[in-house]
Amino acid sequence: MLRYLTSGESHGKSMLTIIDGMPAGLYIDKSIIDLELARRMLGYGRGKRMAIESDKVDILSGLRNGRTIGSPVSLLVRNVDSSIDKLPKIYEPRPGHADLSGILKYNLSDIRDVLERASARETVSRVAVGSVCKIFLAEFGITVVSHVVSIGAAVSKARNLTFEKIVSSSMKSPVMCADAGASAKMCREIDLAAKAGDTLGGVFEVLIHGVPPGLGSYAQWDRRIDALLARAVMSIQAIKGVDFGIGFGSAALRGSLVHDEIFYDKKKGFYRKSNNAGGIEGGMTTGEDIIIRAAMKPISTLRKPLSSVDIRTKKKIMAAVERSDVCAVPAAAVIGEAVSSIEIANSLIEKFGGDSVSEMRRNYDGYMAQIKRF
Ligand code: EPS
Repeated sequence: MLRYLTSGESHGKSMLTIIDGMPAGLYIDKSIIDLELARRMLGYGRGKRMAIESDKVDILSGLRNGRTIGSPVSLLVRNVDSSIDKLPKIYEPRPGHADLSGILKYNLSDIRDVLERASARETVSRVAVGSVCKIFLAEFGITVVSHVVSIGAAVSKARNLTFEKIVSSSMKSPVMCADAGASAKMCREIDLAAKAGDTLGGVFEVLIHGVPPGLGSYAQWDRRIDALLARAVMSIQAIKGVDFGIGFGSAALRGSLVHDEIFYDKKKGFYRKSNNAGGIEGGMTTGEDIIIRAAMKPISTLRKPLSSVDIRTKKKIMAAVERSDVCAVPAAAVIGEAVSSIEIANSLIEKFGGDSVSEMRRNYDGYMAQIKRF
């Protein structure tokens, strides 16, 4: 089983992560992790913090000559802004943030104690773990990409995209959107929100290609792959909804328009001509691309703040204003890729026995041959 824990405060010394259960024999190229960390920092609408940091990983344990040896892998990313002990106290909870529930729950008197850990800076760790998992998934021909579908009222019209198209066009867009017209509109929306002292959310899509059929299981509720992926994506800061394939859209349609008909070809085996299910049926992968969509709420730190209550005086006051992003949907898409990669990696390890990559490869090849013979 693959497990991991993240630790670190937004302005503490560093973000530290331990991954347990990574199979032995995986070559980990540190530059791939750094590339993913850099992708997380991009996106039109990010705040000044991203100009301060240049996130780079230090692999502290778990490798010999670049290869995993079955022991825990620890990853360290240092914060340049590590001023945590000098930062001023905060008493004005921001609506939408963890501030108020956090101080009540932990019996704290300074909101900074809450926001330091609740901050989306924690996702540095998850992207680091996710990029190790991406390297692992590549061994089995699995690729994970994402693109931004909407920001505020600006919606991408790009449909039925190939993986290559998503990667190439979203790389050119400052908001990781595959529709150039919508991309320009999204940037305008962000400019307008910034000018008004406001923030914006949006929707992103993660696509996973090359997944074998049968990951996850219908046999027990907590083994369903859609449930595992939804939990992982939902746990990203500010995510408010997750669906698969046509998701919520399927509720308004008749079954005949929703379910993906089954075909067989001697060469291809079983296949579908549509993928409304988003690659998952009965809590298991079908072998088609997995399509996950997630909705992100607007960031809760507003330059023009909302009303709040001073936690000392209980009198009305405006919410705290911290340095923050106007929009972080493109970053959330990269984080969505990371957490999805972790879940798929874990399911792969569960199905194919996870002590070494070579053992897994034998089991994987045997299973794929079995499906071919079926
Ligand atoms: C973030 C770091 C933070 C914020 C943002 C994401 O840095 P700072 O608080 O120093 O500006 O930019 O965090 C939040 C949106 C949040 O709600 O805390 C990062 O590294 O992604």
